[in-house]
Amino acid sequence: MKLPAPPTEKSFPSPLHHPRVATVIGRWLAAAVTICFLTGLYSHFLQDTPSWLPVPSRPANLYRVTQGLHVLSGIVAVPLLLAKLWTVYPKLFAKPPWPPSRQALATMLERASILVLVSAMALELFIGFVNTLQWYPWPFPFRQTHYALAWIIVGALLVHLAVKLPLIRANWRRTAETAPDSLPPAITGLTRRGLFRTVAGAATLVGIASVGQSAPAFGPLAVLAPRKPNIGPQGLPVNRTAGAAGVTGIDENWRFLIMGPQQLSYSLDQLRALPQSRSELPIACVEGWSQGARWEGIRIRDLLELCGAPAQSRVRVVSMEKGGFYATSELPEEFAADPLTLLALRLNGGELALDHGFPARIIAPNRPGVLQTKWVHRLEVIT
Ligand SMILES: Nc1nc2c(c(=O)[nH]1)N[C@H]1C(S)=C(S)[C@@H](COP(=O)(O)O)O[C@H]1N2
Ligand SMILES: [Mo]
Repeated sequence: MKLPAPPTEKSFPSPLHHPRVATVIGRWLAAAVTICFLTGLYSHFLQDTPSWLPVPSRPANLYRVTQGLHVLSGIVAVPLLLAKLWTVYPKLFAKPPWPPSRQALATMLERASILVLVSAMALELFIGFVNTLQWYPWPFPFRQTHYALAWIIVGALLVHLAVKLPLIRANWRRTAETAPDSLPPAITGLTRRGLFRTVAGAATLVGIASVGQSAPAFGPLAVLAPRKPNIGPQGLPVNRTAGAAGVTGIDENWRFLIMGPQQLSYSLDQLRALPQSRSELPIACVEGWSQGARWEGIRIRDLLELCGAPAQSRVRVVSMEKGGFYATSELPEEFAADPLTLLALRLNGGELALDHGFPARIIAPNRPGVLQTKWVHRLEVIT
């Protein structure tokens, strides 16, 4: 019995595999990737600020928007990437670059760069999505890995775009009307336009199903969002409960310490007796959900003044939580001096719930949720 010949690139004549389709879907994917990359860089630098980079504490809601966009564009990129891969998969059956020649070498290098691009991107989107589900099943540190992969993707993507530039140019504006003979005719079934609508529809659908975790208007539709922004004690979700963090509350000997030019020590009642301020600020979690809330407490700049430190001081925030990535954080000068930044004692009209950081937590504008340290018992002025 004779085996059928293996497929070649020519075995897939559908116009849905035409470079025009790859160009159109590629443009959408490129837009999602660009938004995701830039907002990701911003988030990374807020958490790991190089000394040369000034990060402003305003607009107060900026991080809520950028991180919402980061997770949204990442999720939307998934159906776009799948569609892009489907469009170009007949390339897998293209002639192997053989026998060896300069041309074959170039083809091999190009294919290797695409392998890097596709695998890095699939891994990046997968670990990012799993992270929004608060699942960290790997032994490597998530953020550093996610960040390194992002640069690998950008590098491989620039190579890919450079190689494909002539093809992209030729197909940028090409339509059946402007160049009827240059596109193979639709055979049966799905047309190109039908495919574009399907892919755009799928991307919109997953977007709408998840954007509600940071945009309250879409809350009820957010079936892909692991956390509803308004569900939790005091109308605010909890990422890590006091129980999970090993924090049990306080006894009557509890003291709040400020270590600056002067060392100060307060009981909870003494903290409550200090001048209180209000801030409307969101918790904007790196995992994509965010929710605004009303906070009351003592301005950090007032505490700095009380201990004789300049308002523009860097402050280390220390939690009662032992160990863990989030047990300490640092307030850069601008954040410590911002009048919205509080040592919060109250949330949405009531005393802080233990899961929200009782007796005291940090809340600052334009700051990733991971840095809004809960169960704070010490501030150290960094000199
Ligand atoms: N000490 C401490 N503070 C913490 C955390 C933590 O695990 N430990 N989690 C952070 C994260 S990831 C977020 S999103 C916010 C959530 O605050 P909430 O639980 O009050 O909504 O708290 C932050 N503060
Ligand atoms: Mo978070």
